[in-house]
Amino acid sequence: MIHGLAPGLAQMGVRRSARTLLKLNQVGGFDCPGCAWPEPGPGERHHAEFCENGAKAVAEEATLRRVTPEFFAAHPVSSLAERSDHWLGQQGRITSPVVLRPGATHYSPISWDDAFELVGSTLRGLDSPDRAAFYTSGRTSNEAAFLYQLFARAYGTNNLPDCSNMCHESSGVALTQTIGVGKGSVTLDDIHQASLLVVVGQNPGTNHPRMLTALEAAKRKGAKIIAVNPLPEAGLLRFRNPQRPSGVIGDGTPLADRYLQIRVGGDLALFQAFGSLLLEWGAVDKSFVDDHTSGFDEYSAALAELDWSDVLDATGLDRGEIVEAARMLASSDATIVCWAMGLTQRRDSVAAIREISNVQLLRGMIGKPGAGLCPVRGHSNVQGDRTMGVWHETPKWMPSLASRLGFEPPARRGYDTVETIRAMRDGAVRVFFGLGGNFAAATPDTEVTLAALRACELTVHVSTKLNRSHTVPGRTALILPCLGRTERDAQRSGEQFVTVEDSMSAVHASRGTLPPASEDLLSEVAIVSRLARATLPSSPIPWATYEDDYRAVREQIAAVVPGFTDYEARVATGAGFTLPHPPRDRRQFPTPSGRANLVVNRLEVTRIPPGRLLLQTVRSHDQYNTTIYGLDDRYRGVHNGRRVIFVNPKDLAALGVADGTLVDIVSEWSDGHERRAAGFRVVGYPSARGCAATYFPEANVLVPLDSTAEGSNTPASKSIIVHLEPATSGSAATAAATPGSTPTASSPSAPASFGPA
Ligand SMILES: Nc1nc2c(c(=O)[nH]1)N[C@H]1C(S)=C(S)[C@@H](COP(=O)(O)OP(=O)(O)OC[C@H]3O[C@@H](n4cnc5c(=O)[nH]c(N)nc54)[C@H](O)[C@@H]3O)O[C@H]1N2
Ligand SMILES: Nc1nc2c(c(=O)[nH]1)N[C@H]1C(S)=C(S)[C@@H](COP(=O)(O)OP(=O)(O)OC[C@H]3O[C@@H](n4cnc5c(=O)[nH]c(N)nc54)[C@H](O)[C@@H]3O)O[C@H]1N2
Ligand SMILES: [Mo]
Repeated sequence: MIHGLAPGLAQMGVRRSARTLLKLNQVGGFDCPGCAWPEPGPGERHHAEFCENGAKAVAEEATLRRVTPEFFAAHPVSSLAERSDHWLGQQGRITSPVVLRPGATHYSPISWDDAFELVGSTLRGLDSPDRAAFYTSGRTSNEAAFLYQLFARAYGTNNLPDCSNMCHESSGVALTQTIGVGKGSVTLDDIHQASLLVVVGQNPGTNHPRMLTALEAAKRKGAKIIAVNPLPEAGLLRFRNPQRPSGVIGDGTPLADRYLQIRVGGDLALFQAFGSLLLEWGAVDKSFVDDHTSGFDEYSAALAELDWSDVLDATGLDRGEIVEAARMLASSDATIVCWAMGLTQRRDSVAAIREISNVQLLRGMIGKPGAGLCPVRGHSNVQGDRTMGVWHETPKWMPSLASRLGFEPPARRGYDTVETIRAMRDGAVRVFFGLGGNFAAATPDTEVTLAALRACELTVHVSTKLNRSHTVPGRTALILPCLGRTERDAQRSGEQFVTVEDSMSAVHASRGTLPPASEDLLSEVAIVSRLARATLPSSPIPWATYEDDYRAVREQIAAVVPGFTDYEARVATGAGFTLPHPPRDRRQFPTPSGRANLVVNRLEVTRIPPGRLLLQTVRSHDQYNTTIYGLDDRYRGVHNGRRVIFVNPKDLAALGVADGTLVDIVSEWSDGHERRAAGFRVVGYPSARGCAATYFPEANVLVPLDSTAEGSNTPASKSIIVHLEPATSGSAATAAATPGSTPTASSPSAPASFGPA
């Protein structure tokens, strides 16, 4: 039995678990709320097309535990604020809307009508629509996302920050500049057909487990895999298919044929080195470069000047390793580069991704089978939400939507996530509305963010479960509980389904099958529709029709969003459809010049001052972003605790810190303000030299709000300069008194050897 079923059985009941899990990612069932990795075609799906962590995500939503009005009566907000994220999430599904009135100590029940009237009248009372911000997390369906952005714009603002701003924004910005489309250019078939897969800055064993199945299939057909990562992550470096009953990741053979243990932030240098070697060897697809790209001369001139000592400093690799990997690129006729958060959350992220694109363009690895660029998205519909117009800028199709529906779209560019925090801090945004997610915990500079939320006049969270954000109320706060994706959604016209888009632009239906967690829940579509009616009573937009029948929403989407012609027919039956992607489909590049751009990027080596470490924040195997399933990280050998910092044993020796010591982590930033995360246990771990790792969201307090990626404004939560201090006595005492704060680390499974298989 796979590990994932254990929590399911505990929280969902045995028959219900089996029934629910068999519907996961099947035609006619619901889309896994876990990650955005695509499902195989209908004929090729396994009976159980889910993974351990998908099972956990479902169990988390399908839990039988409930957070009722009695629960809120028994727990003042002040005591909820002291609970851990894990505890909050474990309390179960929220059953009815609640409000925290000014000065009140407890949330208390409120009717849906009164709740919408409260939000509507507050929004109508603001002196400008730009005083409100509408956040979205990437689990929201296409239908809800489309209505939500329509509402925000009809109300008058582009303030639509989303989780993408903290996630793959850097990928979207970079790819729009290089290939003209901010989305990946491969399909699942391409992965299966590749002869070389380069997996950069990603931990699929934990975060996209079904990707390992695809990598394994490619490998069986002879593909080679290169992993580029400061941490020797379990799924890539040791693998057995966790979907097979007997298999757990343990001592199987490594999936990766070559492992480049890069220093945090070394990727831009690495891909420049690859580019320069490919040029030197003449391993360039000349006809592709001539026919489809611009910028080759500048690019090759810049790389002729590449300083190899900078490359070696930035990457921490030796030249031989880089040359060997470059030879694999040079001899592959079908290469895919995949990446995730290890690339997107640093100052030079956009440039580093452009550099990946440069190498793929040089080799003509786009728009042909088995080749391409593959940013692996996180949330199951984060890509779809953007397609639906959830964006702080203005989608191209907005004028057409506005003229169809008779509203004036706002002209001012909206706030992204970081700008929203600043605006709340400075009083420029007074109302925060969150459609899903956990803004308080997911965002950087925790203390600043919490104060910013508390400064709001009104905070509203549409949520399935309790989380940190509910404990940081504005002067008035609302929690609006909604249906989850696993649940049946019945509206006036009958049972509804919603649609989602995966990481490879495939759109398909998702239909919940479980009875709702409470009779008092509304769907996200219904919530947005009623919010709109309460706020814009004379709006000509047919909000009630949308709520009654989601086909009316899809009809509207089909009319304005490119690629959605015949939407209803194409999702109502079977597997759905894949959105057009001109570079992938026809080697057409919708850039201003009509060509893909090779871009020159400046290499800046991050030099870590003596006595300091470069800290990145990662996910454990037992969490979904800010939702903490449990306190273990099995693949990294950590048990019963999350307040750990992984440091290379040689760095520990150099710093004079013993393995197991309790420390405070202090980050250093130019504003001179001290940011401290107190009470972390040091774990000697084979991370790249100078590079430490700890878990998100506990470490978000260390990420300065102003430390973001150039061009995408994504918080740089993967490169924080820190030093360690002996734990302050207070933090040591708290640590001793808090359950789960004395983590144990069994000797982490350092893979014995790497290299060509
Ligand atoms: N079970 C589960 N599944 C999830 C999630 C979850 O929390 N739990 N979250 C979902 C979401 S929203 C997302 S965005 C994805 C995230 O999926 P991932 O990107 O895999 O998530 P992280 O844990 O942030 O891992 C980042 C990886 O990048 C590496 N890395 C860090 N810095 C660098 C660097 O400078 N260079 C290189 N080459 N590598 C680096 C880290 O060592 C780590 O392996 O997963 C999605 N799926
Ligand atoms: N330091 C650091 N910070 C990071 C990251 C990092 O790697 N390091 N990663 C960033 C990334 S990639 C991301 S995507 C963000 C994630 O940011 P968010 O998307 O804001 O956070 P989540 O933890 O995914 O949100 C979990 C909450 O969503 C609600 N929820 C779950 N299902 C549903 C649903 O169906 N409907 C509704 N309405 N609500 C639901 C539940 O109440 C749950 O508590 O965090 C970012 N923050
Ligand atoms: Mo994400």
